[in-house]
Amino acid sequence: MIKTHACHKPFPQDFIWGVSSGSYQIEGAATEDGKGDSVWDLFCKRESAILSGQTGEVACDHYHRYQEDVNLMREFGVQAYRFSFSWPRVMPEGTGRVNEKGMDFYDRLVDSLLKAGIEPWAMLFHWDYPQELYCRGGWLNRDSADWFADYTRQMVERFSDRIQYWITYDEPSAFIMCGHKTGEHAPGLRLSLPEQLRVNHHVNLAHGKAVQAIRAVAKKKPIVGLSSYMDAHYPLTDSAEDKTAAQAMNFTVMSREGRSVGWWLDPVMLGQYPEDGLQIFGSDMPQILSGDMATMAQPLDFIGINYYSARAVRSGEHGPEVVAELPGYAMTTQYDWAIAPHGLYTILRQCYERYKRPLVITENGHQNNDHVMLDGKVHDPQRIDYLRRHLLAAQRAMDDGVDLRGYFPWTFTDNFEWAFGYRTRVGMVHTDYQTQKRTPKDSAYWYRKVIQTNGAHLLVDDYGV
Ligand code: IFM
Repeated sequence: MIKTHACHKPFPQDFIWGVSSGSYQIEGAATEDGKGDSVWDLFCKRESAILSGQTGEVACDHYHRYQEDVNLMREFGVQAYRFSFSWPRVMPEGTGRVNEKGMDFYDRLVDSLLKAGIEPWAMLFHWDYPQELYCRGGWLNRDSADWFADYTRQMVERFSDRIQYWITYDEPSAFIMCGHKTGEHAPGLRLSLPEQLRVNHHVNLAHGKAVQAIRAVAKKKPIVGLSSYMDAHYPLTDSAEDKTAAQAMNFTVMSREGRSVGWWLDPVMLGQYPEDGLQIFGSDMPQILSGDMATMAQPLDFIGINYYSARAVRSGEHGPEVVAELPGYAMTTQYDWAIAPHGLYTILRQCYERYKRPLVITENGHQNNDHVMLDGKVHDPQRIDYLRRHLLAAQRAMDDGVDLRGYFPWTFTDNFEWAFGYRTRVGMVHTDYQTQKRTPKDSAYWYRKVIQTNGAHLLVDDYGV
């Protein structure tokens, strides 16, 4: 039995219990109602790009079934929903012309969320980049920052009478490194280091310009943040040396191949690229024009932490050492990601100390191979345990003074998990992709109790029926 820290302070009364999703992963309707292509629509057609040649063409058919999904969220007590707009659905060419039918879909979704008492948290970009803009150079083109800001302005003008929470993008580390370095994700590029860094710079600028646009045109006072993936490390022991080593791994660029949490966040939070990264990348860095750093570092209301896993680090003879190999018996998810709640605790503390902004966990979830069992239910005790351990770790960070405002597990319905297709299931609601039947898993019932008790249920050993 794990130590549940019964002495935890309760979650604050206004703590937000949400769920999160991404447009391409659930919507489907890839060619419907005037939607333009995204880079993912084309990437999925490449041979061997996606496991079993699957695509997001239909996904969870959320475009048509959003009302059923919202009803389920309400039934399970969800208070807030982080979803993303599909940029090519609302602006098929990425700039200029607006597709009214696409906008209408989000009108319906937002209205239905509000009617259900669920606060919409709108993300502007979750990787489904308009193909037309990719053909104009995509993120390699410095104009991409203005394209993103223009699109943002359109969305904020249209929806900010009802939406207050805005998130610019999801995990630049993922869409830059997997999409533009290793080629495992759309648009499938393997760029040189200088090009990767140029893409990175433009994405940072795009974020800053989008925040300016949100603040300039929002009707309701906006609450603005971003969602960043935590490639996190935690100290192997409680020794001061190991703690320093973990801190160094999290915030130092160690090689030309790697990055760090600090590399992604410092420019947009502190207005500077970390010195260690600048040293390592040297003349491969793009030209930084006067004003760029100030543009990207717009004050934010919160940082969204996307956390899944972490590696242990110890202090070694020549500096921090990652404890590389997981013993065969270590706890892992189906992606073979180590289950490491202490990593969440560590990164929440370190990010809060470094950036001094409120934090929200905007993703955290467990990949598994769940199925509907003979009793007609989906029993997923591993997921419950994963979520429970991470929430307890988050609560511990709050006890230590971290200003954590909310928790949005990834994800509500099982969905299209990018290169893994539909094989891996991360939702609290099972999706039958043949019939589109939704079956809430035990974890959904468990999460409802957590929400209803504002976290007190975390202290109960309840792994479902
Ligand atoms: O599915 C992704 C999501 O789109 C971004 N964060 C990680 C998830 C992995 O399950």
